[in-house]
Amino acid sequence: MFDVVISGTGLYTPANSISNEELVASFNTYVHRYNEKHAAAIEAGELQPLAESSVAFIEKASGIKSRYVIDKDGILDPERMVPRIPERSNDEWGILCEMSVKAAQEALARAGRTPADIDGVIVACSNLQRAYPAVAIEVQAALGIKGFGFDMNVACSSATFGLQNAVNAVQLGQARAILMVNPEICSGHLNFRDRDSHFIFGDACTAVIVERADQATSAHQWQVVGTKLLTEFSNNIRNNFGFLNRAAEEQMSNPDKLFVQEGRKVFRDVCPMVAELIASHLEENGIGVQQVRRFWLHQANLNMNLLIARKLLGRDATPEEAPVILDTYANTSSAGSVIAFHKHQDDLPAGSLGVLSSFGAGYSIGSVILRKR
Ligand code: CO8
Repeated sequence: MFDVVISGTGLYTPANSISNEELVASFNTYVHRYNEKHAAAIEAGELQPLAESSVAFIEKASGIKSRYVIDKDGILDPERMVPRIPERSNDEWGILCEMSVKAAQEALARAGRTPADIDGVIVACSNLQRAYPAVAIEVQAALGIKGFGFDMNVACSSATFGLQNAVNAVQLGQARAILMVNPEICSGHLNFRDRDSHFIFGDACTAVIVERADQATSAHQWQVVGTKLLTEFSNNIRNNFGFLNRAAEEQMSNPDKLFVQEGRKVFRDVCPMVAELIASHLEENGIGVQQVRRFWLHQANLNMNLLIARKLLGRDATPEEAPVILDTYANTSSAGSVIAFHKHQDDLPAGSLGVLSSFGAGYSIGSVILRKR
């Protein structure tokens, strides 16, 4: 068994950002037009009027102030409210591949590695573009990486589950190094006409290089102390989009073919599960919670992260202990905790301990304990 390090991380951030003000203005225009169009039915009590969204609510309930997206115009057009991402020919690199390559190039550079040093690619994300061939194999081809590639989806927890797979492969000597990427175009599967969730997600891509500790030369090394995963079935976050939709075509465009959730239930169920998983993982590794310098938590909701940190520490975490990126990125599904890690790691001295943790649909939870080398 080889010791394993994370030797580099990378991030691709789309050029366009949408503020809460812009998103709510578009949503409220849609609401006014809908209510005007159906005024007679609403007046007759046959239809409920739609309610406006609110910037103040969004910020208070989630901590989100803006989000990056691949296409801004399509989302903000009240007649469309769906990003416009033109289909590409099979001879062009796909958009998930393109994002992955950009994030991977930064991760490779930080790790001091080239594609020739990598033996496998894992694309781990919630929002895969197609059934096959695997996006990971396309990324392999685009970067010129030999070996193997595969895709996996564990919703928001895809990155920690992907990391465990990468760590296992390197530990066992099946690969010298693995590139794990998380290309998320969450806006493609978000219902921008749903007041309860239209503000939640954004787009981004992260990349992580995992390699043998004895071969790593990077200036940014984090030893993987341990990984721990947990899943427990729940319907509270669900998306019924899939290969069998066309076999029940009458329901193909129902709202359940996009992201839907019972946000309150998720909040209540998941926070204690995350705190328990991280606490037990640290205990199994003989590490006291107070020894942990930083928690790079999944970036879904600020209040969730505050509560999880409070449950773990018995007090409020400082922004240095539990950094926040969801204010400008919103929830980028699997990319969120890795964005926090990527942006908030260089200030810590050698020997520092940190926990990278994800949580989301499934339910699925992951914890990765890291020690700076
Ligand atoms: N504007 C104004 N008012 C609103 C709005 C709005 N936009 N939305 C809801 N309200 C109202 C409600 O109608 C309600 O009114 P009333 O009290 O009269 O009934 C009131 O505000 C309170 O509503 P909620 O109880 O729903 O509000 P919460 O305080 O619970 O906040 C949240 C809602 C922000 C959704 C919160 O519950 C939350 O963040 N929960 C956790 C969610 C979470 O982490 N989910 C994980 C999802 S990620 C995942 O794993 C899936 C990945 C797949 C990616 C797919 C990409 C698309």
